[in-house]
Parts: sequence; C-alpha cells; structure tokens
Amino acid sequence: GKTNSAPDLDYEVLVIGAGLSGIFALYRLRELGFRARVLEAGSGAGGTWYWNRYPGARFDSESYSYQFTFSQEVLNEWDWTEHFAGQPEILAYINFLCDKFDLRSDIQFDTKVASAHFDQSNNCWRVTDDAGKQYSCRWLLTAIGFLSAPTLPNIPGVQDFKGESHHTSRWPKQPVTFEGKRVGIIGTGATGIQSIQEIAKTAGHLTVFQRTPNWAVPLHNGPISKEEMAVIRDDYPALFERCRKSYMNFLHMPETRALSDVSQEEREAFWENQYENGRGFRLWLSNYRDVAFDREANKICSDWIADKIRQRVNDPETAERLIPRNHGFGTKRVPMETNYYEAYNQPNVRLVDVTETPIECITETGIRTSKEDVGLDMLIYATGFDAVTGAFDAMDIRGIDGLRLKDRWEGSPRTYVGMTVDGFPNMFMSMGPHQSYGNIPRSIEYAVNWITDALAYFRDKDITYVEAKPEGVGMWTEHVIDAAKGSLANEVDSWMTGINKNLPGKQKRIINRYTGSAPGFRKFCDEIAADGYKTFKLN
Ligand code: NA7
Repeated sequence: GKTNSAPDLDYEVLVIGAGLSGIFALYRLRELGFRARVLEAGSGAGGTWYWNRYPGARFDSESYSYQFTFSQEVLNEWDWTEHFAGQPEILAYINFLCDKFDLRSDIQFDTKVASAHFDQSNNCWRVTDDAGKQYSCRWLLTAIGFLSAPTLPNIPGVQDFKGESHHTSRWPKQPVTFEGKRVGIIGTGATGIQSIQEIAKTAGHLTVFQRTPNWAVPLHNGPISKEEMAVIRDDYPALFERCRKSYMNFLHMPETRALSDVSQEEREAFWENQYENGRGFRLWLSNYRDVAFDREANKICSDWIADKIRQRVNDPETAERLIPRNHGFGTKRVPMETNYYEAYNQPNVRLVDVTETPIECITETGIRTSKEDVGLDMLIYATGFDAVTGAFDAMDIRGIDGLRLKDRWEGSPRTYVGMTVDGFPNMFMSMGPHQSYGNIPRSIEYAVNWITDALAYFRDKDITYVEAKPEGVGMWTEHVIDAAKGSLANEVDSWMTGINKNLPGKQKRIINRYTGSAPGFRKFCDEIAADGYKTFKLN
C-alpha cells in the first residue's frame, strides 16, 4: 500500500476548485492512493460549465476534442449529440463523470477558500474557508480556472438598477425568460456574442451596448447522429493524436503556406471554404501562417472578413459598427457565432455603439447614454473576468515569511512552468499563469498528470518540501515573454494581454499565458520529471 505522507495533517492534498482540473485531479490522486479533498465554492461540480449557464453557452471546440481522454470506459460510454455541445450537455457530462467515479464524496461544496498560508515549521499549508473552518495539508493544488472571477462594468449606478440583472457567469439555475421583456446587454466578447444570438430569438426587445466589436466567424454546429457518433468514436485515437501534435492542442492544423505564397484568387477561395464549411476555430487556427504576425497579411484577411459582415447585415451603418477598427482578425480570442450578424436584421434587436454615445450611468430603470434613456426590464453583463490572476488575487495566499502571492505577482505573474512559484513551496497550479492553455482539457490532463505524478514521486522519496528555484522562475518567465514575441495579439487590449478596463490595477499589457507550442511545453516538463525534479529545491 501507499504510505501516508502526512499522518499529522488533515489531508495529504487539498485541491481548490471542482472544475475540470479539480475533478480530474481528484480522480488521479485517488488512483495514486492519496488522502485528498476538494474544496469548491459552488454547489455542484463543473467550474466554468457550472457557473456559465447563460443562454447560448456552448463549446467552441469540437465536443469530442474537448472531452477527457483518461478513461477509455467513459470514451466508450458517452455520446455527444452536437459537434459543439451546449452547456446543459457539458454539465451532464461532468456530472456523469462525478457519478461514475463517485467523485462527489471527496468534494466539499459551498466552501469558498478565503486564505492559504504556508507553515514553514511543518512544511504544510493551512487553509481557511470563508466560514472560518481550517484545513491542513502537505500539498496544495489550485484548480481555480483562469476565467472564473467575473467583473462588472465600472459604470456609475450598477447597483441602482431595479430590474432583473445577471452577469453571464453567475447565471441563475432557475429558468430566465425574455418574452415580452426589454433586455439590455453590455459586452460583445465570446460570451456576449453567444448570448445575443440566442436571446434575440425570444426577447421582446434586445439592445446591445457595444464598446468594441469582435471578429466573430461561423461555428458550423450540427447534430451528431448515432451513426456519425460511431464513426467519430472509431477515430478517437487519431483525433487525440492530432490534438497532441498541434500547437495549441486543438484539432486544427496550421496552414504551412504564407499568404504571400498564394494568389488573391487562391486565398479568397481558401477563406471562402473555411468561412462556409470550416467548423469551429478552423478559419482562425488553420489560417495562413503570417496572418497572426504580419500586419499587411492580417489586414488583407480582416478586410475579407469585414466584407462578409457587410453582406450579412442589412443596415450599412450597423454593419460598419460591427466591424472592428482597432484590432485585426485573430488577434483576440475569436468568438464563434451562429446567425449572430443576422440578429441585427431583426426588428427587435438594436445596436448601440457606446463609443459614439457613451453610457453615462445605469439608472433604476435602464441605461442612460449621452443621447437617450434606454428603458430596460433586464440587464445582462457579459463583461468578462479578472482573468488569469484574478481568482488567485481573490484569496489571501501567503508563502514563505508571509509573502503574499498577489505581491509576488505585482505587475506581472512569474512562475516556473506555469505550475509553481518560488517562495510558495508545496503549491502547484493547474491552469495557472504562464501555462499553455489552448484546448483546455488537453492542457488540464497534462498539467494534472504532471503535478500528481510529481506528488507521488515526492511521497515515495519522503520529500516534504518542494520549491521552485528563483533561477528557474526567471528562466521560464523570460521564455514565456520570448515565445510571445512578434505576435500581433500582444498589441491589443484583451484579457489575453492582462487588460481589464474595469479594474484600475489591470491597465498595463503583459504576457499572462504561454503561447509557445504545447508539444514543446510538454517535452520541457517531461524532462524536469525524468531528471528527478532537480530544478526544484527538495527536502
Ligand atoms: P471578454 O472577452 O473579456 O469580453 C468582455 C466584453 O465586455 C467586451 O466586449 C468588453 O468591451 C465589454 N465590456 C466590459 N466592460 C465594459 C464596460 N464598462 N462598458 C462597455 N463594455 C464593457 O469576456 P467574455 O466573457 O466574452 O469571454 C471571456 C473568455 O471566455 C473568452 O475569451 C473565451 O475564451 C471564453 P471591450 O472589449 O473591453 O471594449
């Protein structure tokens, strides 16, 4: 049997968060014989897919490429009904995993972690929840997501509105209806776009308050029949192999040619085919390789997509407002849409460009712009997140000598392979800053396997203290910054560059995720493990 590496502590491992990272971590920790517990703020498992119940929430990655691969039985048993499953189906899948592996018995729900302090004299973490209950553990694993701390707009009067209001990622469990209601929505990111196209179907009236338009492209969702599911399932090994080889773990392979290698006719036919038939992120990720780096190439592609928007929106002025002016295609996370642009052709949908008529305040009865009072029964905030470091900042995490993680990361996060931080021994992060994100479950499976394998190694060697070395952190941080060089995505304001215009502390562009190749990342981390974790201080 496995020896208990922390007999005097409540748990060997505490996991914060029961989203995809947390539930897979629990599965693995149990398999490895650890005494582990998961603390979860919500009343159910699923993280992102638990909280984001807003209408139209769905995968933008193919369902079968996004699912977990760790259990062949689950792969055999679970059928996907759509190429891009909706949130209810995704949550059902997560609950299916929880049932099948009896995960809930080691998840403590409705438990929000307030603080986690490293206790140097005992090489353990002391965790406190917001009800004041304390827990001790040898190893702390944060599984808190990088888009999990929602932010409201910094508009005066947010608290004054008397109608129904919801942030998309804190959507209620009880049904919300839009029939006969005057609905307003702020935000046109990936979330806003998914919501708008859905709410437009039933709302009495929908007003979209747009500050920055986005380059949304067709998702091309569709049902998966039983027969097609069987064909897809037969292809699983090849499909996962493709994800493993790809740069960001997606199914889509990069186009090896540059835009300058092909004629205008050829590139237009190529884009036309991607736009009309390419599922999900294909147009974005399988684009000519220079579109992400070369301003000219990017402009040619963006102009081509702008014409598509013009063709789809009847009112020319509305069409122009929906075309991004200050960032090129693919330099922000590309939202996926299904009849999004056509929604603006409906008589019940109106676009208000708040760069022309700024929002002055939110009132008891709606939104006041510089031009008018828009009366609303319901106000929806699709205003995004305090991304990447936000969920860490929300907890009081302290390492050696009381050093706060928030202070350690002042200005910009610093990590060793995105999973550890110097000064914070025995703490590991799944989907922390400076990790390779991309197709998230692929990244999660790797990170969680790497972390839990490491913990098993430490247990077997009686190691109770593991800390990243400052030189490792310096090296990785520099490498992350180097890997991002040249990408046009660094030159825009978005959560991917650390900007949140609603938060005074998030006004400086930084590199907060690893944009080098995922296979390269895995190779690098595999070598650390193969080498006995010598790049860490071990005790
Ligand atoms: P995003 O992509 O951060 O989008 C937030 C949107 O909300 C964006 O359009 C913002 O406009 C808008 N916003 C935020 N605050 C305001 C104020 N004060 N006034 C007007 N408009 C505002 O969040 P999402 O939830 O859509 O997507 C997050 C990720 O989740 C996404 O990338 C996917 O990977 C899944 P702005 O651009 O700042 O002008």
